[in-house]
Amino acid sequence: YKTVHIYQIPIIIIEKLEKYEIQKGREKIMEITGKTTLTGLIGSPVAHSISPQMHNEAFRQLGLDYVYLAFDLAGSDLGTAVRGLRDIGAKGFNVTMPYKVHVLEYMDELTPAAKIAQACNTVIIKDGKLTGHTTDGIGFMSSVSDAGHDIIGKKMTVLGCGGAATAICTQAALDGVSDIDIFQLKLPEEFDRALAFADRVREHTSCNIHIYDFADTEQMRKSISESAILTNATNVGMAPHDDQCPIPDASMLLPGLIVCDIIYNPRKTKLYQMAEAAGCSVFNGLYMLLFQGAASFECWIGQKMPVDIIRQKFF
Ligand code: SKM
Repeated sequence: YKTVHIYQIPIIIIEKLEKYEIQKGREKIMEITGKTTLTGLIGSPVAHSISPQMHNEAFRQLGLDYVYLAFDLAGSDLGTAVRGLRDIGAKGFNVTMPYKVHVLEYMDELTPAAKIAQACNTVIIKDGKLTGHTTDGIGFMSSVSDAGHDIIGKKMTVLGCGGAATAICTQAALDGVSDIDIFQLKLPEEFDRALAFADRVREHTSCNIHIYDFADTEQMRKSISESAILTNATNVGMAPHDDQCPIPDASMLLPGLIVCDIIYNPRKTKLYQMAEAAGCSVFNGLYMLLFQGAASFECWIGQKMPVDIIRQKFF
């Protein structure tokens, strides 16, 4: 290695600054200052998340003095963390598993979507007040349009009625999807929760929504045949169980059907491959993640995320 003498240090710094300046000329550099505003993500785990890269790149592209950090709350008290973020002046934050439902009790207000879904992935902080919102469904609906489809006024079949499904169905119903058939395993608590969710959707939208037993494959076949889009919102097919498929056979998939498997690990699940082979138009949940982030960004910042740049860099 090369010995660096004390007198060389200023030269090294100047060289680094020169490089920085050259880079600065090419693209904007993000600098943390005394005025930098905090946004971020709470959940557990969070280390795998690409949200920090996504949002920080967007801030950098737009020259905004904001930063987005991920906080793993394992072993922490959720209420303390939420109040802490508010008290230190954060602009807002995303909430991921396993806190999307639990966080509701710390909100001062909920948006209509968060009220129907009874879940929140985006907290907006304004004048010390916390508003809980959900952008996961917006992300889904944007990814449908992004894939070149229009499902407004049409029917959708959804597999599963967990957190992802309720966010998707809420936004679909609010946006004007006319009918939604949801298939949920008949586990007592989960099924009752699904029925209560359907009641909330009916109360707040004009969508025709029905919950069916996942085991009722004849109804599933009928629902899919009447639908413009089939969405898998279960985790069946997700790695490491990527040999599994949420539907019993490919004969349920007719050419022309749109199929979205919100799983993106693997990029092409068994259902995805089956649908592709059947001549369906297929896409996964990767861009749902991009567009939910873009919607959260807009809630906090009031500007559009440069999604094309972010998509190119990280997706
Ligand atoms: O709802 C999103 C959340 O906003 C961010 C996220 C992530 O960074 O992994 C995942 C989803 O839960």
